[in-house]
Amino acid sequence: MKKLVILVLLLGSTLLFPITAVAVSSITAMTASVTFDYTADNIVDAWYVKDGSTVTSQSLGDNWDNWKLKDSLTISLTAGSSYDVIWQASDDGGVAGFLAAISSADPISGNLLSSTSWSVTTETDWETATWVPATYYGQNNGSSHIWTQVNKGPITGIDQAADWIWTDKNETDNNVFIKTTFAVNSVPVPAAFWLFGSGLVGLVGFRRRRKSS
Ligand SMILES: [Ca+2]
Ligand SMILES: [Ca+2]
Repeated sequence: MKKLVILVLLLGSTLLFPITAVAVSSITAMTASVTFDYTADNIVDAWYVKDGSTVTSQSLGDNWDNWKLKDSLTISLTAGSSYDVIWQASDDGGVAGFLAAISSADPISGNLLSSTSWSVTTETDWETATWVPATYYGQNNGSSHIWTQVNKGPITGIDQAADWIWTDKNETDNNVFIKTTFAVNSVPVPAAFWLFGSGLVGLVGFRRRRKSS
């Protein structure tokens, strides 16, 4: 009987407080988990995420010096903000290349796969550098370039449609920075959550009134 009363109260208070639900349904989640999958031929030396004027240095994974294996890091970023991500990469012989994908279960937008829409520079200070468009050297799932041939297939765990990129001189430019910009968009919270929440608020209010009477 008690359970039934609570259920009725919950449903009833939800109906009694529809304005609460409407008012808060546009509130959005504050953070999103964004995953970065990347590798460089040959070495990822460092990488950074920049939010406005705040730069955070990200940790390197175990495969920073192995171009055949990706590294992956998931970090929590603030919804509603735009971010630059900057990798520092170097070559230790032959051709150089860089491959990356940015992904999230939450809505993000931008140039999320490495491509000629990304920027590169050979200047030593990326914060003051002049950036130029990256040069394309083949898609991760392409068959005619050196990486797929030597690796006997695409790099595992990085989007097949990501492009190998570098400067326009990938046999002689051995130290580069690579950059792209993306946005973490607002994440709508399901309206049902707020309906339930407003129901609880109504229930608490009812119980308080009962106690005081
Ligand atoms: Ca690697
Ligand atoms: Ca190389």
